Amino acid sequence: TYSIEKEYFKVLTFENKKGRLNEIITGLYCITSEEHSKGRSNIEVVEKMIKAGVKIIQYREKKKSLLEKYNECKKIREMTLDSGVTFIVNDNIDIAMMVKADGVHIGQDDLPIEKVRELVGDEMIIGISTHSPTQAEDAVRRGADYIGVGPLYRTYTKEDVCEPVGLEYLDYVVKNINIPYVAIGGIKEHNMDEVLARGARCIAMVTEIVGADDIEEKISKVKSKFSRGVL
Ligand code: 3NM
Repeated sequence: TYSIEKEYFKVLTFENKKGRLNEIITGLYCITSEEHSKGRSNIEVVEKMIKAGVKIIQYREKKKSLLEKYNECKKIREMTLDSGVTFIVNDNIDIAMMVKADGVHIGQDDLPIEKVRELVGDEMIIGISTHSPTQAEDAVRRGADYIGVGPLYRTYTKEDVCEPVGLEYLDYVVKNINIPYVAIGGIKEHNMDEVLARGARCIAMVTEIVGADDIEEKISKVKSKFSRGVL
């Protein structure tokens, strides 16, 4: 249903994300993965994430066609706009642009950040996964808006299984990198205290959330740890 407040809210949430990146890249950063979602669709899972109050959601889907991904992202863009949630698309710069996502998240083997920036413009958030101090410094130099830092622990979610980089890499980033960062890789409710204690303000989780029996209950538990944490 149309309401002027809702339309105004959309304008407010859409504009100036870039000026508020420190606020946006905070707390629980949820990432989809339908194959780990226990029979639930990406859309169902995102619905639960939004209902539970998650503020940033990344669409990550390695198994579907471009058209299927586009259609899901279109739907998720509507859902996230309605609720004021930041929406990031993994890998697919084309889809991110077409659905007017807030951002795109790329990996080390994707197109150079400068080229992605040329395509998406200054308004869109660009995040990049990094696994070493050299990659972190490089991402900053090339104009990334935030970096992923991981995998901190063993993870079976990524196809190309990467050895954990260790918490020392997070320590390096906390100390030396002055753009927002999100800790990732094997982070769960039971080990997130350690990550928060080392100074991370934003933590990404895939399987811990999408694979939970009760997604909303899990999010609520994880969120309460943030507020009791080091912040
Ligand atoms: N990127 P889970 S680790 C998508 O280190 C992804 O860049 C990583 O999944 C990186 O929370 C990872 O289930 C998978 O361990 C994280």
